[in-house]
Amino acid sequence: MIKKTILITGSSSGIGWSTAEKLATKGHHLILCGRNLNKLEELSNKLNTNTHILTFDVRNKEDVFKSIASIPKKFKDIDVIINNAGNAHGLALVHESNISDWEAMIDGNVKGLFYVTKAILNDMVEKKSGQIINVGSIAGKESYPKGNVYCASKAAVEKFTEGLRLDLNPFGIRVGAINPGLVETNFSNVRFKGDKERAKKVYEGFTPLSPEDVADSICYMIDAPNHVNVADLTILPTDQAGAYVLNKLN
Ligand code: 8X3
Repeated sequence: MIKKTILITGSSSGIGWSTAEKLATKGHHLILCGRNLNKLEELSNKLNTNTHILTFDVRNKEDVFKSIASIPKKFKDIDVIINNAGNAHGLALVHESNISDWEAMIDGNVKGLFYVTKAILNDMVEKKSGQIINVGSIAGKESYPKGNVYCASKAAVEKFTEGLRLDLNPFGIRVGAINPGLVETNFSNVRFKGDKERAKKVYEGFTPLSPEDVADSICYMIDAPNHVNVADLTILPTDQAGAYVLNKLN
């Protein structure tokens, strides 16, 4: 198997962490990006492959470009970007929701993803190869009540993915999105600002996806032969039929 250099944002927890673990077992070299240096070091120490740690917040444009420019030569030739960083902040009717929550989601899920992509893209265009995998959500295809700005941010990811695919098509760069349904991670804990009880309830009464389930699908997108671009992969728990249609016991 060809060893690739793969950059993962949001790798200090959840889907990003699991994806790093799985890719490491295949011997890929990893650039682990996130805000929490301790967690990134903990992950890096676990992995039996070459890793480089980059600590930055995707919302900080200067930091994104500076951090990516600082990547040492050994890791510079990036084959795959996994744009995974992103969060939900709040779940409220649009007129009752908080503008600072909106900004956090637009800045991170949308603008941050754009910045990271832009900071790496020229090199991929120049060498006429590469792959970009954007972590979207079923919420980008279908809004759910009180999800308003979060869903809009994931719809932006879907449209940006399409745009990238169109623009990068002449350069042989594969572009795709993975759109998970409910995945049990720290996601709801962040959304509900540390209210663990409320967060736990989101995943009760059915079997949600695990971060490992999503990581497996990301590996599938990467492992597909070079002439195959998995452009759009929606992955739901079997108990989930749509963004807010759930076969739940309670
Ligand atoms: C819900 C998807 O992204 O809100 O079906 O967890 S997400």
